[in-house]
Amino acid sequence: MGIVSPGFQGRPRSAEPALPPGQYLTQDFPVLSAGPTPKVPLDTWEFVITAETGAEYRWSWDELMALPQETPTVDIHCVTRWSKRDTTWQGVSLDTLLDGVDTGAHYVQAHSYGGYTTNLPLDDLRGGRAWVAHTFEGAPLPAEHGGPARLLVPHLYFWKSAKWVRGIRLTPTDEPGFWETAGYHDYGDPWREQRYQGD
Ligand SMILES: Nc1nc2c(c(=O)[nH]1)N[C@H]1C(S)=C(S)[C@@H](COP(=O)(O)O)O[C@H]1N2
Ligand SMILES: [Mo]
Repeated sequence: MGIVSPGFQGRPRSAEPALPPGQYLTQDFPVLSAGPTPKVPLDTWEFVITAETGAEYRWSWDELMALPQETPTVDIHCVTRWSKRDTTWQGVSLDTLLDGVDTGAHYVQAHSYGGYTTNLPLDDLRGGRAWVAHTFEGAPLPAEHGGPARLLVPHLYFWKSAKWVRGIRLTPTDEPGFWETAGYHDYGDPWREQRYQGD
């Protein structure tokens, strides 16, 4: 046995990847909702992509479940500074849903049952980085966390992950949503700490 630094215990630092700046880890799953939790029966649930031409692409619940499913394990980061590691979801990739959608638009506005909206660049929904998620840790996504289904876009602050998602509108220009209109950043990259407009 050679020299052991006093106080060195457990895993080396490099085994614990950094969190985005200004974030702390939580083991809980806090609920953050701007309004009441909508009740959305599965038999009337639908997800709609509306192109800038007005063309609509619709999926019922059964049609969504019949698409190829993915099970991403991701870290999530809320702008209120909590982060949660290794959350496991099941859902359909936006790559799958956007496949065959004819568009020249560069932005989307996601909209939810209950009226919430949030904006993202269309490219951020592509490349295996965004899902319509319906299952959390192996169980149906609880209503307070966005069930029946929510957007999951973990590389951006979690307000971009619209709960009770109903659809996305493809828009030629960037149209701020609920929190963005209230002063939150248009893009919301946690690694660049883009919390508020001007960050
Ligand atoms: N429809 C809807 N989606 C929403 C919100 C909301 O108020 N309504 N809050 C956002 C915010 S600020 C965060 S941090 C996450 C919280 O998700 P959770 O309640 O599952 O933790 O949902 C986001 N999606
Ligand atoms: Mo949030």
